[in-house]
Amino acid sequence: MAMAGESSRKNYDKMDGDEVAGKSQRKVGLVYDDTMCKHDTPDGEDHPEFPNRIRVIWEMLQLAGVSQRCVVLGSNKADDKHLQLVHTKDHVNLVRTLSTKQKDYQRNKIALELSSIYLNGSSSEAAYLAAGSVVKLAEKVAQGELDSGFAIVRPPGHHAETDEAMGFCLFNNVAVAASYLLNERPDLGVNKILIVDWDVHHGNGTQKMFWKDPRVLFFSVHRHEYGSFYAPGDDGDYNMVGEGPGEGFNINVPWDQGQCGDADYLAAWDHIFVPVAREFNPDIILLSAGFDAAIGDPLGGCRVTPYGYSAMLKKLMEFADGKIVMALEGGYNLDSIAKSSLACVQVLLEDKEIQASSETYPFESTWRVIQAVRKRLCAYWPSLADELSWKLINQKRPTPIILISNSDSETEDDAQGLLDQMSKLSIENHQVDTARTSWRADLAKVDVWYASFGSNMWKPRFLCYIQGGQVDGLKRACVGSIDKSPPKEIVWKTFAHRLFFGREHTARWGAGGVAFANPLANPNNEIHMCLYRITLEQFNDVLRQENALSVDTDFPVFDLAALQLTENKGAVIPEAVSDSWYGSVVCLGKECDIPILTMTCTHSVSEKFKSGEFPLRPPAKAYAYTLIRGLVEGGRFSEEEAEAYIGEAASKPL
Ligand code: Q9C
Ligand code: ZN
Repeated sequence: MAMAGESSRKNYDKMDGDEVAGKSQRKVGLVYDDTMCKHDTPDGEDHPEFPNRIRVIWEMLQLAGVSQRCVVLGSNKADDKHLQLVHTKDHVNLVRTLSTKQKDYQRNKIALELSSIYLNGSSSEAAYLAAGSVVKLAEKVAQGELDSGFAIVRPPGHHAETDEAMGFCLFNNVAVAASYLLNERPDLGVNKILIVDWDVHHGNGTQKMFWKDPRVLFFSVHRHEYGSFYAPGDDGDYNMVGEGPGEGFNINVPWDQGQCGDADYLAAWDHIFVPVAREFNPDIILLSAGFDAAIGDPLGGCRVTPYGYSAMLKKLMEFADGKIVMALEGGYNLDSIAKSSLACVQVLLEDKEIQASSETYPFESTWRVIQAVRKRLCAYWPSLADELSWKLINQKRPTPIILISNSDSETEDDAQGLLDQMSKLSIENHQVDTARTSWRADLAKVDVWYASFGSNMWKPRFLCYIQGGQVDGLKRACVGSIDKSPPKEIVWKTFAHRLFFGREHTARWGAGGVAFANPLANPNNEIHMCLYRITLEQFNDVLRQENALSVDTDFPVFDLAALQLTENKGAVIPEAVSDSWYGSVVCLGKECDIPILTMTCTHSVSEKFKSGEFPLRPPAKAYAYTLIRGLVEGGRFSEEEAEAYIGEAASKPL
């Protein structure tokens, strides 16, 4: 039998142990069936989740001579009974009957009412095969007939909820398999299952299905960005730890920026995942293996390499005697998913050694997220309790600059649009600016809360002031701050000040009123503010941009002395902006011992608005919409509440 050099050497090495040559080869199962390619968009439109995804993976495994060394299994149709372990009867019935003639006309309508779902006459069959194949593979691994395996299936599963298809997912393949092992096969002795979800999106469906179940530890690492990344909302937050008996058995690692790569993922592995897995000691691992965090993926915007995936998988092999069932989820760059899949199957086969080191460091935001997760979960997992050493978290790399936001959270679901957007991205390495004057270095060490009450309440809008760029409706692009790191935290708070609108026209927003906070507090008023935790250096750059000054400057507008003064006196009028509209910096108190600052007009200007010398003007429609959008997307207000609040502030006399 011809063998690749590496693996035959491996067998030879093992011969002096008690294993017989040939037997030491791990038995790895692969499931693939072309039938699952028949699920497609109904009218041939382009879509990122397209049939060839699984075909290219399969072809790559064959080309590399890897599938030949695996046990290839045919697909398997899921039983309704097993699907109903995690899905409602209605949902199963809906998916089952999708292909019938009488549904021909309803399919598009059904799909349109769901979030990011398309359906055709073969969707039902593919969904049954995807779920059933993962079940069958999991059964064989649990039984010991196989050591591990990879189900190359579509449609994907992890977004599918109990009663709802979404995010390209119809049945939750991995959840069905987990539930099958726990509830239908007590004979197999699987009592504890670890589900690892490294798809770039949060596995919201899986999380909900095992929310109260301590038999399943769900671990998901995903882009979250304060709920703006798909799936939208708070589900993927690290505070979502499970409930009742399942409390502590749900672990989310929510990135708050894109571009995360091997170093970030491996840091999450080393400092969260591996210690917890050791404590949990699973009987088997199911892996929601989406490859959309891979470098080159059009939706993910992350940078995990095939090496990164193999290193993560290798670390999983330490647990559950290496019983790992991989199921494909997302992944939309054909080349990336094929190479990543190959790297993973080679790990399952124990083909090659993986070096544990990686060449770069994690982002600063990665350490922040990892620390937050450890803190939130250490009550359940004592191995997370120690503080990470200063030396460790000081090893970080700067965030590269992206001029246009590439978050997959926009309203249109258009792959080409996303690809176009990606190709327009201008990514450079953020170089430590040697000309960066010392005031910047000093003020970068101090955090403040910048409290916004106008268009900056809309986070993408505010990010323009930090990262540069131009959101919808903004008439001129912003250059951004010199330090482009995103805010470290965002909180909402209400203060006893008054929101009002004045001014006829602005260069940034066109006609209509500009938002002001009355600099004086008044217990009869309420102003809702979005607080961004940024550095005092960044606050200077925001203040300068708000007042149409260049950020390229040798001196700070608002220095440490001014900060001290503002904290003591409540307000300060920095000289450089004293004649501008936002000429006053007001201190609204402290949050976590960090001063809360807002910028608004001076007291004398607000008096002129009061007397009528300066006209009040309600915001123009587009501007009002930006304000409402900020309030709604911040998650604190319904659209009606936000509208009422803006409407009242715009119409009441000052
Ligand atoms: N309408 C998986 O990777 N994007 N699903 C929607 C906003 C949906 C991804 C964009 C992404 C779903 C399995
Ligand atoms: Zn995904």
